[in-house]
Amino acid sequence: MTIKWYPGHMSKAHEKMAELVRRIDLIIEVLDARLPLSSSNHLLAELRRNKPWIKVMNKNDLADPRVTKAWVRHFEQQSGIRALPLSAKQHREVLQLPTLCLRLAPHRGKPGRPLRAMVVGIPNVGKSTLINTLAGKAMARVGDKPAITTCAQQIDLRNGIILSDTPGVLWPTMSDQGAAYRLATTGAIGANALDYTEVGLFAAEFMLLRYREQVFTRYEITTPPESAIALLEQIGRRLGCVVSGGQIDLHRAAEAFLRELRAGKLGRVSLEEPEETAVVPESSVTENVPEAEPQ
Ligand SMILES: Nc1nc2c(ncn2[C@@H]2O[C@H](COP(=O)(O)OP(=O)(O)O)[C@@H](O)[C@H]2O)c(=O)[nH]1
Ligand SMILES: [Mg+2]
Repeated sequence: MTIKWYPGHMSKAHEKMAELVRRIDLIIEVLDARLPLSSSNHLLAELRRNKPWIKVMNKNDLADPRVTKAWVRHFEQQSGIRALPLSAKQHREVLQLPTLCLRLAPHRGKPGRPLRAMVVGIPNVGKSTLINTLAGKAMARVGDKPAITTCAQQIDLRNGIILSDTPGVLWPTMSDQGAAYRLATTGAIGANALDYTEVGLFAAEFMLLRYREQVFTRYEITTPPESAIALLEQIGRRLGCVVSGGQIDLHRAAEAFLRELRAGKLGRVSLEEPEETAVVPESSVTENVPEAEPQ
């Protein structure tokens, strides 16, 4: 499978972002909690200029809590980096973000010295959703009192924090084919860039390896299939993706399966783990991971 990507205008965007980073106090990077590595862009580390960096692990409602904890621990080993798993649609969870911002830049967030933050991330990770949840009330109030927002490029959250109003869009790094398939599994890469059947087979294989019970339960599978294709056929039969003659329409089966997986119908699933925990058997990981609750 060739995943088409259009990096033509990327360098321009990165230049602009480097410029923006200079003027802000803190970076809010939005990641997909199900694939915190593949949904990031390594360039951000270069653009960062030592600014405090919050990795918002969004869509945490869809990610495996055990794996998310391992990622938080992994990220927070790096200096100046904090990881915050949340669901951007949940106002209460999002409220943790301004608190963390103010803690990371204690010299800011005071009258006359606002904390300036920028939201960045790859397409579809939930940047707009997060900004809307953060700004919802503030935006409404800005409408009542236009003088509050002095610059059209910014959103005054009215808690000492000013956000740049357009999120910085980065492209995923896609260091290998695996990363591309994982991005495609979550739908981060658009449908025109991929072959559904191949992505469906990749996801089926992954689920067989890592979340066997969840997939068997969802599709009431009692005879374990011997291959990803056999699993996708069984799923296709369950979901009624059958063509005349009783054959399974694998393309439709893959589409339906991916739709269910993305919607969380197979339970909470993470597609990648930090390296050091990925090689450890599951049982010992659960015992060894300390409670690293988000702030
Ligand atoms: N399940 C879930 N879906 C989310 C969450 N945040 C955003 N989404 C969905 O992800 C999709 C992309 O969100 P959007 O804010 O447009 O992403 P952006 O491209 O980064 O601005 C939309 O369908 C959102 O409803 C979340 O925390 N959980
Ligand atoms: Mg957006």
